[in-house]
Amino acid sequence: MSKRSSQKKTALVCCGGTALNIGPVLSAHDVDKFFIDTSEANFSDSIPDENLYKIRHIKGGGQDRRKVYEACTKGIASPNPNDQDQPPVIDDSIERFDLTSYDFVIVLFSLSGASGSTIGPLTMSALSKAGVAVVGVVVGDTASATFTKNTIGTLKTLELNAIKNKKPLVISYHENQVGVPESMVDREVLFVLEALAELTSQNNHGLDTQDVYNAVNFNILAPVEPQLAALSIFDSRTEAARILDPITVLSLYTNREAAAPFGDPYYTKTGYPRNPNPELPEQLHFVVNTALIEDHFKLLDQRQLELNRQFGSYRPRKALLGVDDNNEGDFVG
Ligand SMILES: Nc1nc2c(ncn2[C@@H]2O[C@H](COP(=O)(O)OP(=O)(O)OP(=O)(O)O)[C@@H](O)[C@H]2O)c(=O)[nH]1
Ligand SMILES: [Mg+2]
Repeated sequence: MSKRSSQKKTALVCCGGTALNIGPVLSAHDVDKFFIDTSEANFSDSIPDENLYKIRHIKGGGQDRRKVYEACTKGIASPNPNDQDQPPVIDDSIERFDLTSYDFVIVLFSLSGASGSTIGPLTMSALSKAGVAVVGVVVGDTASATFTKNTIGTLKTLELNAIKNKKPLVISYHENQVGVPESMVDREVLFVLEALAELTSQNNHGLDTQDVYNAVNFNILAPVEPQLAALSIFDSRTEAARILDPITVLSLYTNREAAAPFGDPYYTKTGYPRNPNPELPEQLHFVVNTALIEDHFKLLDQRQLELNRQFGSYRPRKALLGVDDNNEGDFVG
């Protein structure tokens, strides 16, 4: 589908706790920010009410993705099964925030909780089907067995949606790991958000909305099956050229003299910011490939095996008494 021109440029949709923490910090003023969650735990004064969508009848997912999925798709989180009070959540939030009128939507969520990791993929999939250029900025976590399991499940959900919709889904992947401060991961994520805001500012000489749309929907020009793909962003050509099997490369240079093609992508385009963000490097390269997704899955599977092995060696403790041993109701003398 070819992208129609609209007046709205870039939206950031923050889904779940992690995104509600990081999203408000983004300073790019060209980006409209929206927030969706099942819980009020991560609400803050910096989020205006009109940009906030609270899913009703559920107070957080507590890392149970299935529960949030059912609340989002079947509305069964309502105490009354006939309750029509909560319309289909994803369509409703997309309509409320008029997200299909944006030329580019960034969806930010963690992969390891329940709310963001369910709302995020559903939102990405719906927008991609509606013909909007969409990119996910996602935070996995390998610090616990449940986080790792959820991270793998959410990535597989994204892959499934890409295949079912016959439209690629592109994510920039980040990871909370044992020993790494979350604030470091947050800074990485904020850099990516700033860089995407610059790419989609519609103020880059030589690079337009359709170039961005085709880079994300790479199967339009490249002979690659629609699937889950990785977006990596670099400030140096040498680094960017290390990415295996690049499909699309978009580059921004503040200095036209410095521009030069690199790698062997199927599709590449260069732009020159008219009003460069001084906080960003002089060159930025946005590389989309699929090999990196395979690497993420491999490492996550290894980590899950490692954690399962550790749990396997835990000594199971048998309860000291059976229910029948206690003849005095709920009291042991
Ligand atoms: N980098 C980073 N990670 C965070 C932050 N807050 C939570 N996390 C991580 O995100 C994961 C939990 O996901 P959240 O985003 O809080 O969960 P949620 O989407 O609100 O889902 P539920 O609360 O389970 O319904 C865990 O791996 C946390 O370590 C944050 O501000 N920054
Ligand atoms: Mg939460």
